[in-house]
Amino acid sequence: MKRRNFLQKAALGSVGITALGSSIAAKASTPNQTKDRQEIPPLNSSLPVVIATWSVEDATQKAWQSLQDGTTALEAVIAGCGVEEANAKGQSVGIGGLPDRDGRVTLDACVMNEKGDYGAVLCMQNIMHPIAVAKMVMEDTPHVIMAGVGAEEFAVSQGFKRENLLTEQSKKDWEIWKKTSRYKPIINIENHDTIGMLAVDKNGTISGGCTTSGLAYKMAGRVGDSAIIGSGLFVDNDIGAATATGLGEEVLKTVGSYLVVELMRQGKSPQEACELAIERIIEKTPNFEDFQVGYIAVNKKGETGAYSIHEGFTITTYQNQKNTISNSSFYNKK
Ligand code: SD4
Repeated sequence: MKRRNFLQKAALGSVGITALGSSIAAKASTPNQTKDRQEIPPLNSSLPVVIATWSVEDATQKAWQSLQDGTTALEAVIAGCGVEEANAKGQSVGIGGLPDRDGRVTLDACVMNEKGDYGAVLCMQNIMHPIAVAKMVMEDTPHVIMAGVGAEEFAVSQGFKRENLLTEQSKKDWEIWKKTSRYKPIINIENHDTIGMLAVDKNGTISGGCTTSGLAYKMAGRVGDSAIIGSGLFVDNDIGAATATGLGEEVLKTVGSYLVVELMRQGKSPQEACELAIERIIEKTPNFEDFQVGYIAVNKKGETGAYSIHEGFTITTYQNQKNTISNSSFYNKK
């Protein structure tokens, strides 16, 4: 199933969840029928582990292989996310990303390592691998965020090639969209496929990355959560890590990934923490029916969790030598 079609009424199921105190948990524990996908193994605590938003087996495979080859968790994440950034068919990351409403493909990405170091690029054009540039911002500049033309020039100075990221298909889709130009600052449920990836190596060292072209047909200059520390991504090597996909505005307002990690710090499992962070959005946002947000999380032991507002969020987990696509459980059972 294509990621972009994730809210189609396919027979997606819910994750098995152990008893939780929240009302969300009560809803989430009603099992749905799952035909062709496995459910997330509830508390699998084996290391190493790579977990990513959406059905991105090639990306998690690459990250896993990278860990097997002895790279750091951060390098594994960059290699894994790079697979999707280079995939011209994926329309929300790297080359092929859907443009803003003026036809420009603008990319946001960030990384965090086990030391709590962070680097990000915002609204950068013409560079296929923003996640790798984000790492360089982190390691090779005195700054943590670079944006726009400055980020692009920095990337070129580091040896990245400028290239046109607007593929024929994405251009065609944009031209069709232009006929109506209906722009709503809420996420169209089919508009998100941001790749957030978390890796924990065999020693429990944690890193993460998040890369996106953001909302399709967004206003020029719009930046979402994906590259913002604490929102689209947060890593605390003592605790765990979380990353987000969905309507960035809502993730930003609740500082979602930081919230998930802080909940794990307070003793919640990754699954409970993702559920409570989604609950926070639902409590604060009466129109939650109109948009999607999904979180994934991992803790230092390699236990994972995932939760979204609506049906259709998938995650890929490479653990115990196996690459598995699963359905996230979700709040809105309707
Ligand atoms: C954003 N969170 O820019 C991103 C969108 C997304 O898949 O998740 N796209 O708001």
